[in-house]
Amino acid sequence: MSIPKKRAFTWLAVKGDDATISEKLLAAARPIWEATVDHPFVQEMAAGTLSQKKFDRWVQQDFRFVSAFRRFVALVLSKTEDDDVHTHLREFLVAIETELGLFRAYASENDVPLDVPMSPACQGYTDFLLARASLGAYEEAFTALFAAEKAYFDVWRTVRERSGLQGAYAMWIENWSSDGFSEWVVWLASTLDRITPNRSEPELNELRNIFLTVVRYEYLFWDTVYEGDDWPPSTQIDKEKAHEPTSQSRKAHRGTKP
Ligand code: MP5
Repeated sequence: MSIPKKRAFTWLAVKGDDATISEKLLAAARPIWEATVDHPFVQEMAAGTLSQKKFDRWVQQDFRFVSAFRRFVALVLSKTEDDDVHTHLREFLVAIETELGLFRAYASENDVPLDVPMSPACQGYTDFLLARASLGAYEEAFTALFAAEKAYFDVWRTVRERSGLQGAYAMWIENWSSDGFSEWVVWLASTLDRITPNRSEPELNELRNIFLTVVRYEYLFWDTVYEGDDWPPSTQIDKEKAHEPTSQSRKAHRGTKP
C-alpha cells in the first residue's frame, strides 16, 4: 500500500508503512486496550477475589450480549460470498450456540435470571454492532467483529496468564483463551488484512473509528458489570423485575465460589 508523504491521519504511521491494517488498528487502540486488559474486573477474576455478584452480573449481561452478537455475525456473513469466511463464520455461529448453553447451565444451577434488561452499555454496544453490520460495508462490519473477538481474547488470555486454568472460573477462562480461540483471532486478523488492501485514507479512517468504538465499548462493558451501572431508577420500565439474582434464590451455591 502506498501512503502519501503528507498524512492527514498520524495513526497510519504508528507501526511503519509495512505494518498490516490489523496491526495498525491495534496500535491505535493501545491505551484503551491496556486499560481494558488491566480492568479491576480482570484483576479480581485472576486473583480469585471477584465477588459472585459481579460475576453473575457478567453472566447476565454477556448472555444478552452474545444473544444479540450472533445476529451481528449472521449479518457479517450475509455480506460476502467468500467461501473461507462462510466456513469460519458458520462454525463460529455453532460455537456461539454452545456458549449460550454454558450460560444457561450456569444460570439454572445458580438461580441467576437471564431475562434481565440490557445495561445501557450492553444496549449501546450491541446496537452499534448491529447498525454497522446492517448499514456499513462488509469490511467495516468485519473490522468490528475482529475488534470484539480480539479484545475478548486478550482479556481472558491475561486472566489465564495471571491465574492459570484453575478455580471456579477455569471453564470460562478456557473458553476464550484456548489455542482454538487464539487461532480464530489470528484468522480474523489475517482475513481483515486480506479483504482491506489498497484502502484510501478516508476509508482507513472509518475502519479506525469503528475499531476504536468497539474497543471503547469493550472497556465500558467490563466497567458496567463491575460497577453495576444500570439505567437510573426513574428511567426503569419494569421495576418489578430483579436485575440481579436474589439472595434467597442463591442459597447453597454461595460458599463454593469467590
Ligand atoms: C465477546 C463476548 C466475544 N462474549 N462479550 C463481549 C462483551 N465481547 C466479546 O464473543 P463470543 O461470541 O463469546 O466469542
